[in-house]
Order: sequence, then C-alpha cells, then structure tokens
Amino acid sequence: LEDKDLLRKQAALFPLSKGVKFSYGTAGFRTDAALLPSTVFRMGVLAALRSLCTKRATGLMITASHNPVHENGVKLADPSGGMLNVAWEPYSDMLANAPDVENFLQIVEHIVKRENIQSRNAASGEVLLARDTRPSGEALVSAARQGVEAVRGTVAHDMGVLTTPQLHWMVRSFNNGVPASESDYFHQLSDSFRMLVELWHANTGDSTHSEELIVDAANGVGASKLTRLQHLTTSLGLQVRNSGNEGGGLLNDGVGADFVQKEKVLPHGFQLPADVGKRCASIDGDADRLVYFYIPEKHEDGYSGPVCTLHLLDGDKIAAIFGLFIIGQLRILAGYKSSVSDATTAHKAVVPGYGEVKVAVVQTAYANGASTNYIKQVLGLEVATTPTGVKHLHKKAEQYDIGIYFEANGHGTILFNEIFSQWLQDASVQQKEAEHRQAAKRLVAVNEMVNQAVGDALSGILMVEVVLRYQGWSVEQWDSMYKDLPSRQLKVKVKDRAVIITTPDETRVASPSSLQEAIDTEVGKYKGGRAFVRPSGTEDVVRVYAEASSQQSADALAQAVCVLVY
Ligand code: 16G
Ligand code: ZN
Repeated sequence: LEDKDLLRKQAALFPLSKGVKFSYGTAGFRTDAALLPSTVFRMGVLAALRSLCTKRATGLMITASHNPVHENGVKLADPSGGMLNVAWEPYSDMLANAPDVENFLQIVEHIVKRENIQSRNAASGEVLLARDTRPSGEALVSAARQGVEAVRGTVAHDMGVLTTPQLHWMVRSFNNGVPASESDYFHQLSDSFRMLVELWHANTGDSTHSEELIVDAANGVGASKLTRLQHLTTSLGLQVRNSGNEGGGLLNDGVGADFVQKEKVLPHGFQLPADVGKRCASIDGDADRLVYFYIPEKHEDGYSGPVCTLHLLDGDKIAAIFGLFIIGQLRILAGYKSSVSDATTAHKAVVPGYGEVKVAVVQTAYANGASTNYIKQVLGLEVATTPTGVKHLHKKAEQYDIGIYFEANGHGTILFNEIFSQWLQDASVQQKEAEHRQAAKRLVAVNEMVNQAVGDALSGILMVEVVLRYQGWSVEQWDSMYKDLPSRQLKVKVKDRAVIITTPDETRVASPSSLQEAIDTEVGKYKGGRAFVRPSGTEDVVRVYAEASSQQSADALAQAVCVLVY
C-alpha cells in the first residue's frame, strides 16, 4: 500500500471494542451500535480494497435490518450490486477482530498481497455509502468514510438515507454506466410499472383502480421512499402506516415484515374490525423484505372473536404468483392459447426464435411444503433449493434464463439473464403477432422494474400489485392459490450453536448424527411431518422448523425437536 502511515494514524482513532467477537455471518455484522465504530471503519477499508481490486465501485450499507433500533450493522455490496463475494468474507472477520492497529495493518498487507492489489496514485477506487434511519447511522457513515479514505486512491460518496436495495441498485447501475441516482431509481420503477399497467389496460380495456394497499413500513426508511414512489405512480393506491414519524412508534417494534412473518400477529397500527378484509403488506426496517397479509372475515373454525389470526402471504406465495405471471407470458410467446397450463399442454416454454426458456423458482428449506408442490405440480416450474441467505439463492437464480428466488421471510426477486433479456428486447419490436410483442414488452418491463441486484420490497410491491390486476384477484383469491401446511418456527439458546453442522441444503443434521436420528424418530410420529434445525447465522440461537398436517401437530413437533436440541 502506498500510504501505510495514513492508515495507521486513522485506524488508531477507532480502537476495537473490548470483549466482543465479530462475525460477518449471513449478511454482515450486526450488534449494539455503540460497539460498531471500529468494525465500520475497518469495513470501509475493506470496501475500498475490494473496489481497488475489481477496479469498480463497491457499496457499504449501515443497517441492522429488522433488528431493534439500538442495534446497527454494516454490510458490503460487490461491484455487481449483489452481496460481497464470499471469498472475501473471511477478510472481513479477520479485519473486524484484529486486536490492535499493527495487527490490523498486517492483515491489510496480507489482503493486498494475496489479491494482488496494485497501489495507484489517482483516485481509482470508489465506494458508495448509505444508511437507514437509525439514529446511530450518521456517526457510523462517518466512520465508514474515514475507513474508505484512509486507503489512498479511493473516494467515498455518501448517498444519504436509503433502503438497502436502493444502494445495491445504485452500485450495479453505476458500474453498468447507466443513470444511478436515487431519482433514476424511482423513475425506472415507476416508468416500468406504468408500462405494465398500460399493457394491462390494452388487454382488458379495464381502467378501474383496485382498492388501495395498506403498507406497514416498520417505522423505517421504507416509509418515505414508498411515499415518493406513490407520487410517481398515480394509479398505485397506497396508504403507508408505521412511517416512523415523530411521535410514532419505534423502528421494528411490534411492526414490520420479520415480526409479522415470524409471530403471525397483527402489527401495531392495524385494527379489528376496521381493517378486516383489506389488502395489507409489511416491509422490514431496511425495506429488503416484503410479506402481504389480511384479516379474514371469519376464521375457518367458525371463530370470529377479538383475537385475530391474520392470514399471511409470505415469500413463498409471492414467488408463486410471480411464477404464475412469468410462465403465463412465456406461454403466450410460445404460442399456447391459454396462459395457464393445464393437463394437456406441456409446462415447458419453448419459444420460437429462442428455444426452451429455462425458468426456476429458488427456495430454501424454510419454504412451505405446499408452495413447493404448487410450483412444481401446478405451475410446472423447476424448484431449486439452496442454504439460507440471499447470497446463495441469488447465485442459484443466476443460472437460469429467468430465476425467481424467494425466502419464506419475504426476501427475493426475479433475475433475467442478459442474453435472454436482450432477446426479449428485440422480440418486443420484431415479433409478428401483436400479442407476442406485448408479452415480450411485459417481461422487459418486469426486468426493468424488479430490482436485479437484490430483493427489494418496493419493486416487489409494484410487481405483486401488477400481477393481482392482471389476474383480477383479491388478496383472498391470491391466498387460495394453495393452502400453507401448518408450520412452527422456534429458537433455542444453547451453549455453542456451532456444534450443530447441517447438510448443505440444511434439511438434515450431519453432525452430531445422534441428533438427526432423534429428530427422525420424532418426525415419524406425525403424519406429513417435516422438521429441521440449523444454527442461526445472525443470532446466537439454533432455529427449529416443523411442519405437519395440523397446527397442533406442527407445534408439538417443533417443541419436541427443541427439547432434543437443548
Ligand atoms: C439475513 C439474510 C436472510 C436470511 C437470514 C437468516 C440477507 C440479505 N439476509 O437476514 O437472507 O434469511 O439472515 O437468518 O442475506 P438466520 O441465519 O438468523 O436464520
Ligand atoms: Zn432487511
């Protein structure tokens, strides 16, 4: 490195907090904000090195997603706009835990050598910085900036308060040499949304607006961004609640996508009977997760008292409705008469002029078994499975012409590969039949609208709203695509969660094998039972998941497995 003294001097300003072991985990460092300045400074250094190494811009986001407001975190975006390259994750752990400045410098030297990073004089590295609405964010962005600029030859650009997916989108666009400001983001989303709505009108002649969507914004950064999006997309009826405005509730406190998905109870700000039957959605604190829900008029068991069980439409159901739309458009391009598959037509979309379009839905072990069945059997789509964590799903989805990926927790998106997306652009003008041109245009617009860098609650909402209009569906009709198998998620605190090692797909325990045998025995007691455990990558717990034919059985199975883990 050109200027070790600069780095030494700056690093000394950010001593390591004593007694904490930092781990990059599934998606970056997360902990109490007060412990983070040294980690964030060091990640600024790493983001700069990554940028110098790849000769493209990287990103650094200050957020702790759905975690409480006193916590914060830092995660890096790779030049593609995706998550930090996994090969670099060990560097982040090494840097974050270096006990003192000299040790830290040695690790930096090691990275520079190993990655063959050339020192440069001119400013050749660039890092885009952003933060969510947490009060600790401003000081942490400043620490990140100092880290970036302690590496000679790199500059930091503070993009301000953004959602996580906005920052990822900006890094990707910036490196692709296309307009990359926040206002470009909003225009790209709203223009393609408008295009999809117009193409729908052209189809149905219908211009009625469906009932508005009510969004629980987790008292986070998504609230103001949604409001801005709404101003640009007049036909999107939207009401934002839990906006985090002064005097309102706390970030992620009894609100947001993580809370709603895990607890399956109503977030603050939603009431009975006023909100019964309405189409509602929750996003998380940095707006990269999305789930829908509604309060049914009556419960199946006939009960309609004041205690409310909401009906959740999770990431799996979002993947299913996205899959339905995509395969429908491909079937038009393939020349089928009906856009939905039936027993007599093959599911495969063989499109004249392109060939077979490879489409898959990527899920994790947490995907509800009923969703997997539906996607395979009714939609006829391939389902691929990866370990938990966006980086794994994203990578898998990239292997298809169209890869739809979703975690049950609501993080996901739709990826188009470049060759196919180019073909679609051409097809949208060159196809002979107007119907075919329109289908291609719709898919081009989806490709534009749905964030290609990472899962994005904002573009996810636009996509769901579009598909509901095309289908003419209410939220209940969407919900009835398939019925979720009853499931339960629990967590267990143990002495050392690292003792449990799972198979790569996380559905089984590889070691200790006695634990898997015991789980198998429990599962065998329940009809249609399924259960697995895995050490969390973000919390000091072991997570337990169980599915069975009744809620009671799922609860009992989850409980029994907890006892085995403990
Ligand atoms: C993070 C991941 C998410 C994953 C979750 C699992 C990203 C952007 N987020 O939130 O994909 O589902 O961790 O948490 O990668 P766990 O390991 O604690 O179960
Ligand atoms: Zn998040």
